[in-house]
Amino acid sequence: MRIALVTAPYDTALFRSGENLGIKYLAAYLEQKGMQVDTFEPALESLSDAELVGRLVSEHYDAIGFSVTFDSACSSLAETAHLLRLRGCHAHITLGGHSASFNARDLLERITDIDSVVRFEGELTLLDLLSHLDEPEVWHDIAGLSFRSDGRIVSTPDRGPLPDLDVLPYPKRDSTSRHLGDPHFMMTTSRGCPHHCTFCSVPAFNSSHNGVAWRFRTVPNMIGEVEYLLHRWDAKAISFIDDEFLSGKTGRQRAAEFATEILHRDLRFIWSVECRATDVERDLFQLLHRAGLQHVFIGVESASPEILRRFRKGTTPRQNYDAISIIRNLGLSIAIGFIMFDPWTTFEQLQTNLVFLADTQLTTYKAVANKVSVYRGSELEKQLSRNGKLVVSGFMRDFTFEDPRMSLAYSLVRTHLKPWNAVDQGIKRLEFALDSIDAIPVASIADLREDFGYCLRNASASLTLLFGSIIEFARGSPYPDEMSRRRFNDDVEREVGHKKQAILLELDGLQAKLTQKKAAQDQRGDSTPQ
Ligand code: B12
Ligand code: SF4
Repeated sequence: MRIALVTAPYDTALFRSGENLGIKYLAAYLEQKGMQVDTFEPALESLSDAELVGRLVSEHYDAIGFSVTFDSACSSLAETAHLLRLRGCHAHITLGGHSASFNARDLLERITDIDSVVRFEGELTLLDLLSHLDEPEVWHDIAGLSFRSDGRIVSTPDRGPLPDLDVLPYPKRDSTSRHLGDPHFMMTTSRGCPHHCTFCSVPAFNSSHNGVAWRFRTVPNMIGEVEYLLHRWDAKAISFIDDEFLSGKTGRQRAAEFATEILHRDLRFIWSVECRATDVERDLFQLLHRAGLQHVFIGVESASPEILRRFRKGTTPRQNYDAISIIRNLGLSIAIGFIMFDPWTTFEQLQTNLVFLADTQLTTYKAVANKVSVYRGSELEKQLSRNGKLVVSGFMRDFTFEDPRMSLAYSLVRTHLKPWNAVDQGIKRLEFALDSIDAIPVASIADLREDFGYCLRNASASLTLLFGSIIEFARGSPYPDEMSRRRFNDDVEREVGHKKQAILLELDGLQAKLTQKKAAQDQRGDSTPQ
């Protein structure tokens, strides 16, 4: 049996793209069971819709599975599936992934060209389906599947979780795995999260697994994949994309064992993790840092205690401050998840957030312009639906603000500060380049690090002022007259352009110095730490 697993095309102009480990896990699993699987990542392979369809049609697959991870990919999927059918494709078309799981019924109702949807964790259900592709009567007994039968949509009961993640083969890697810039890979070592943040759909995705909230791979199994990536793929950096890498005491213990094993085996690579503020302990992170941890992403979300409570985040502003300072003091780089706007945000809360971002020097476009997304399956979706604030458009969900002035604030922030994205990106690139040098030391870069720190603080302070002026304008003028609005727009636009240009120039200068240092080092052929 020949199968194609495809990441459903999505708009990469709006978001950064990345390898889809979902289909890579499924491919490895099905191949272990004797099937032949090709994977397609249109965004990473620069495949247009027409090229993708052409390749899928000409290969005459028995089944094609689309991975629909994001709600934003649902609508474009209809076109791709229709194009396939128009070109005479008779393969069984199935869907799976985060968004497909929550939208199974809607997808089957609206896209008649697809045949089934595999809900939630995919390995066992997909194998069952493919093993009985020509026996639709058996589909009723396959747990976790949705399909059409006699003009109705049938959803069989959810399937229980895979109790032991170590039984899965490592994801099937290919050239698209190196998308993050040469040898930088993604890896995942657990599934699920035991927390219940209202805006997140991860808990609901996993609640279907009989209440097993966080399942994790053992340290030997993790080390096995790390060694495979280092030796077979020459990996130099690995991003661990687990929703919660450290989950509770067990997770922290596992992380410590993992780091100890890395040190014991002398495995050289830099890595990053995603976690919560409450996971950050100085001793543990010191150990992880010694083992190569270089970057930490923390889901901070807000600096307002009321908002953190509303989100059921289970953290306090103090814990967020402490976690950031521990990470910074260890010399690790940091990124935060931050939600500036939610349906009930007040101007006082925006101010509290702004003070926090300014204090921690973490004001970025992503932080100040982020409005909470409403995901299917999240508690937030239910709350909005209950109080009439949910706005549904196709497969996407949105909300109306309680305070109408907040709509103005949000739209001004998006319009005027969007160009600042270029600064965020420039900073990220340089930060990664500097972090990589730490692991593969090529030169002394203390002076560059210092200049970079200055540049970062300058960028954060400039954006803080710009954001502050926008929210003040929106707060004071529920209905600003055309004239004052135009004047304000012109002033902010000029100011943003000016400050952005100055920081980009600084970043370019630092990048050039770094390149020079690297070249000089390469010439000497010396790779010992200085
Ligand atoms: C890594 C990751 C990314 C990566 C790579 C994404 C990718 N191509 O898969 C990057 C960094 C690019 C990314 C970007 C974004 N992401 Co993201 N990301 C994740 C994350 C943390 C892990 C995904 C993963 O690899 N999991 C591990 C694999 C093994 O699990 P899996 O993907 O669920 O796959 C299993 C099943 O779903 C199923 N399955 C999957 N595909 C298929 C296909 C078939 C045919 C079948 C049968 C089964 C099946 O079987 C797999 C094995 O069991 C998830 C959170 C999560 N836990 O899923 C968020 C998540 C998917 N991201 C999310 C979002 C919103 C985004 C962004 C929009 C964020 C942003 N604001 O910038 C962007 C942009 C996306 C876009 N372009 O539109 C949301 C999606 C929610 C939604 N309903 O839309 C999630 C769920 C996080 C969340 N809270 O709620 N993301
Ligand atoms: S936001 Fe993070 S901590 Fe909260 S439920 Fe989602 S994955 Fe868990």
